[in-house]
Amino acid sequence: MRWTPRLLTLAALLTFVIPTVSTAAEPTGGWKPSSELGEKLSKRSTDRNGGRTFIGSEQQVPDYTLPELLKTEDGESVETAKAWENVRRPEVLELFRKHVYGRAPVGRPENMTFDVYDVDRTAMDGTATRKQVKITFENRGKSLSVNVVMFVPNDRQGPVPAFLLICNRDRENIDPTRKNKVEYWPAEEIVARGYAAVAFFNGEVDPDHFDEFKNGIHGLYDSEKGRSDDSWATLAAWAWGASRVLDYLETDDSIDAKHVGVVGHSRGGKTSLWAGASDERFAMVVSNNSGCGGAALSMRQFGETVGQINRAFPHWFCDNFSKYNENEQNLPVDQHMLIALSAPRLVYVTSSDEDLWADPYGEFLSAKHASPVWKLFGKTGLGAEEMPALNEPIQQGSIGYHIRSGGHGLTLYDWQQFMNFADKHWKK
Ligand code: GTR
Repeated sequence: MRWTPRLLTLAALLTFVIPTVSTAAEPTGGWKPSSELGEKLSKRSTDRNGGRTFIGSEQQVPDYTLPELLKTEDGESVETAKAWENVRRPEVLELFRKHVYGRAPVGRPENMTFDVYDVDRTAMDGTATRKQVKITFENRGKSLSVNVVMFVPNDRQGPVPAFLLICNRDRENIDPTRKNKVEYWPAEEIVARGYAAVAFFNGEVDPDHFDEFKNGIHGLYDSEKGRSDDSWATLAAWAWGASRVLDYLETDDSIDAKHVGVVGHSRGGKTSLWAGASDERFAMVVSNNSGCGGAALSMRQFGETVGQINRAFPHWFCDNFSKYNENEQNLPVDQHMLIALSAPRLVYVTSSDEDLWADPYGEFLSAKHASPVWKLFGKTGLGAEEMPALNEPIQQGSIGYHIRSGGHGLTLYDWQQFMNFADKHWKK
């Protein structure tokens, strides 16, 4: 066939308009999952998976058609950044509110106070200033406080960019005394690289168990008329908490609040993606090993599924999300659209080699399929078509990605990549 100009235009049009349909195929490029681990995964107990076995190999992944990222509900193609921002982005955000994470109270609450109750300029052998801030919310005669721990480099000219960690592990992981130092929050390394290390414990915003939304922040702000199918659940509450910490950071003149990256691991990584989607003040969004309900495509059903996660963690997502248990193909969104909501800002997604439960290839594909939105802004999203090799980060575009050796976890290696990525984009 000869490629006449008319044929070329037609081909270009088709690639723009045709939805992303996928059929099972091994990841091409570098990393491939271990078949042994995949087999183990497919033998995992199925009691919360709607009677299905888990998918642990590409051959078992069903064909699926991703919802269209760049087509409005009226069927119009989205071809400009303006059309994305004014029409499509609000539509996609609304779909995630309604069907996945639920609706949180909008904006800064009234009756929120910041109490900086600890300032130590001699922390970390004099290299950092430690601050602790108590954020207190009051509503309907109830109150709730969230503690923020932060270390700001002393060697700085002016305000510094910051990484804000949503800590979903025990509080000692963000130890203000630094007796307990862990890779999960390498505050010393973060400070040495010129960034402020900021963290809060998610459980102070909302408890990580099903309590019928009686306690935590829901107890203060849920409608007295009762909850509905799209009321905010716990991931949305944690994301809302991250935004309130950012409210404080905006008032702290040692922090460059225009350059704050929100970081989360696993359930925290699902939360950081939603925080970045719902609050455009976050300049960078880092989602580490976030899997189902985070960066991984739900429609692949690889590893943890929508039904499984809703049954195991009934408080994470809004009630509407359970309509998609064993019914992923009818989801009006998939997770590439969640990543796209952070465009044209910086996003970093990670996977780890042994964490097949979180579907590394599905996390990569989300980042890849989100990329066309960055293109509308004249930017490169992921800038890669194929899965990279192990420990070979992709960082040339506005979406960074790596797959690290080892299992589920947030490690020093991961943090080093986030900081390399930030250096590249923020210290130009
Ligand atoms: C797993 C869960 C994941 C992930 C993880 C975590 O058990 O299935 O969705 O969120 O926990 O947060 O550690």
